[in-house]
Amino acid sequence: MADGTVKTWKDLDRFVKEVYGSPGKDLYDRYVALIEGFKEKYGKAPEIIGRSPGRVNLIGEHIDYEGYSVLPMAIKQDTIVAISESGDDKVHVANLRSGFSEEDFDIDPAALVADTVNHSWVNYVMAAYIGACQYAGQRPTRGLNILVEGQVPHGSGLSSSSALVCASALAFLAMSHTGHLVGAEVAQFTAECEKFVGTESGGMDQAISIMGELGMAKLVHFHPIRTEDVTLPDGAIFVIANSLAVSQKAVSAAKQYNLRVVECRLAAALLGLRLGVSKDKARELRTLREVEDLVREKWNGPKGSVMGAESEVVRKLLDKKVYTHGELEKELDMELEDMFAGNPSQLASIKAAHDRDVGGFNLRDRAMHVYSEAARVLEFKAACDSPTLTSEQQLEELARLMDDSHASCRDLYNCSCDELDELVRVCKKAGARGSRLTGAGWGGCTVSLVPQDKVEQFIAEVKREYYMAEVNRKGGLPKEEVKKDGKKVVLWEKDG
Ligand code: NG1
Ligand code: MG
Repeated sequence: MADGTVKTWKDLDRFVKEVYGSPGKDLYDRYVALIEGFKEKYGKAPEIIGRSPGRVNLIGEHIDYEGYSVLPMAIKQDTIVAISESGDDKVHVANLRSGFSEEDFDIDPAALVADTVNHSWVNYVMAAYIGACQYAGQRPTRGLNILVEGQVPHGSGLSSSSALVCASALAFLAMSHTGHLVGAEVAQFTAECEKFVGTESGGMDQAISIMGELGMAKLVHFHPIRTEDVTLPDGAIFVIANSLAVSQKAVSAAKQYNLRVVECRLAAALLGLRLGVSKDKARELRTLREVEDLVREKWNGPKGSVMGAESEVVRKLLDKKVYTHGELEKELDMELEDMFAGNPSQLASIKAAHDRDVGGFNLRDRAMHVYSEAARVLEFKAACDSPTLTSEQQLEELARLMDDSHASCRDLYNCSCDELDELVRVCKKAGARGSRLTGAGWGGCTVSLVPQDKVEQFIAEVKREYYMAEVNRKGGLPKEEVKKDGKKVVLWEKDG
């Protein structure tokens, strides 16, 4: 959370260099465009600009909301939010890019509700506003003018949503003179407040967006949020490639993302029951991480930890792959609609599954994924830290873990899609040692570990094999850009 007072264009130049680690005329120009756009729209310069980046998750998918540590890094692509006081009592929100609605909302945070059916991008700004008012313990007495500029491609699994929430929250806090900000606290409240938009997310994206550092991956722990630095081995270049399939997470939450959160909660309840806790207690279990503690206390079957791909416990206790709505209600001795009544987003997922008559919940595979993925994250960190492995051996281990992670996301968690699987295949063929989907999945990006000396060749081949094939299929040419983030990330995105 770098901060600085910018009074002149020269200050701005220095600030941009400091934040992004490399002089970039395009970056400087972007701030100028935001300031000029703001003046044009609202008649005066902004008082504050909040900034927060997107992220790429190297490993640890769909386990943050289960309480397990993840290993992301921030990317250079970010969202910047310019703000100043307005003359009235509304918060006015606009976007510098075209194609975004312009909206107002009330300055009383208690009056705000998110329309999660007709989802709007302004919900994220609203979420940050509510969170920041709560954190600051006050709300503004005057209205605000806001202009946003975001570079993180939408629905790409690079967390454009959290970049917007975090940048907005920082801008609001600065406007309310909240004083010294503690990164972990801001990460915590932004993770909570983003749920306002209707996704039951964990805290990974907000944590790395707020607490990420240039040139450094982080192991992010939860409850409470804290991070450990991860130094990646020499020769590790992570290349992000966009599958161009847009993952509309907030829109399809009930059938995809939130449904997974629900399935994990049901798996935890069932595992709890079968470990001998009471029905009341089992229904109160929220995460698979809580079950891990129960296993330590109560499991007296064959040895072998709950973690890892060979989770003896899950295999033995969840003897069937799929459990139907009715079976679960019988075992838990409660209607699922009642069990989830306290959480509208989760309840919507239960209802959507019921309405669609999906036949049941694949609890064993979901739990297998979570425990094995949690173990892979720790192995990834251990390989990075290993004093005995050569860099070559480290890279080999990271690549294996990334490949296993993708297979688990695809086969056990069912959060991949044809485009992502095809892109992973192309990336591997083009020389990636390991490749996997990153972020929630169902579209969005892959991240590949590519040997340093093969990056150019890799990009050329992926362009030919994936993007040209896409162009032929879709009949248009995506605008491509290649950008370097510090030493480690090359982002390849389709603009807009
Ligand atoms: P995306 O959809 O990639 O921004 C989401 C969640 C994360 C995490 C990943 C899956 C939000 C804001 N982020 O990321 O917390 O659960 O999916 O690992 O919902
Ligand atoms: Mg997101």
